[in-house]
Amino acid sequence: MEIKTYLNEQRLVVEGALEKYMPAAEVENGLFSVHIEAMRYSLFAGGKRIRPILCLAAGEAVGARPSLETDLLPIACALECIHTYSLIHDDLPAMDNDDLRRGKPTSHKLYGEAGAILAGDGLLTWAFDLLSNSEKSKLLPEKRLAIIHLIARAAGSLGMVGGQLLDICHENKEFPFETLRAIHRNKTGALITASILAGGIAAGADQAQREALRRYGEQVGLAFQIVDDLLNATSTTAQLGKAAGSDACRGKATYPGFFGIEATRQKAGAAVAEAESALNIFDAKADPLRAIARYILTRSH
Ligand code: GRG
Repeated sequence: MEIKTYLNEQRLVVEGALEKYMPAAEVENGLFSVHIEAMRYSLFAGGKRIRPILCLAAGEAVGARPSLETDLLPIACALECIHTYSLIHDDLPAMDNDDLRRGKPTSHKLYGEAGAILAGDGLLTWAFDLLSNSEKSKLLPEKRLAIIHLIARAAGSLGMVGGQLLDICHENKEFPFETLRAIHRNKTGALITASILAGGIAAGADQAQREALRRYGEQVGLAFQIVDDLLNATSTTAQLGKAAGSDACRGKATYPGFFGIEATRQKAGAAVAEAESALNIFDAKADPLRAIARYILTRSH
């Protein structure tokens, strides 16, 4: 399997499902149309869809059948809604104050700050609407609840939100490497790990499989963030579609800041190797997960 083909095919599957599950602009006779347009603007701005694809691939590793795949899709889409909300809010003037994301103006540049805040709020809330909607998927209530709890925990104060706050509070400050690990683990790693575990749980993973997927998720999340740090330090704005070199400008501590570029590359490679070894209990159905881990090392944006 060629990983780029796989990622492309899965991205289209996710995008088709997002089209299907997002509210239509004409809800309430079009009264909310600008708000829905703002949500859709960021949701369809060209993201890689890594979190939903990881969710689907984890389901595949556990042996999801085609009928179950349709139950995985609302979860995959909910994860992308949460991720997109986090990017919209991260770009706001009160946070990173970025004008460009994925090569396009950020949400607040087009819809104003209130419009962008509400687009993010709408996406976050829509994610839980999707996850809890028993008309969209046929998951057993117990599984559904476990997945909702897992994702809520990962996205909230003890996960991504907490990590974002830690990150902001430590700008322009010196701190130990352990703090950087905590920032990354929460800001980036928590939602990635939850995406993988949610796919596994939906597909019926047993305890050993869940533990293996959790270990894989933690290492893939770490590799993803290390590569993000590397790209921020070494790429151009045109290559990234967002401000390059912004970490250094904002006084953010990063892996290259602690270890230099070469040692950082090695650490990303080591995390990917760890991620692959966590999958030893799975057969060839986990090959997409293995290939995604390796792909993360080579991504260019
Ligand atoms: C505002 C609660 C809140 C959280 C923001 C996601 C985030 C937390 C901040 C964005 C800044 C950043 C570099 C986060 C690390 C995670 C990361 C690499 C996000 C970008 O994810 P990709 O590469 O983005 O999957 P695409 O554009 O492909 O969707």
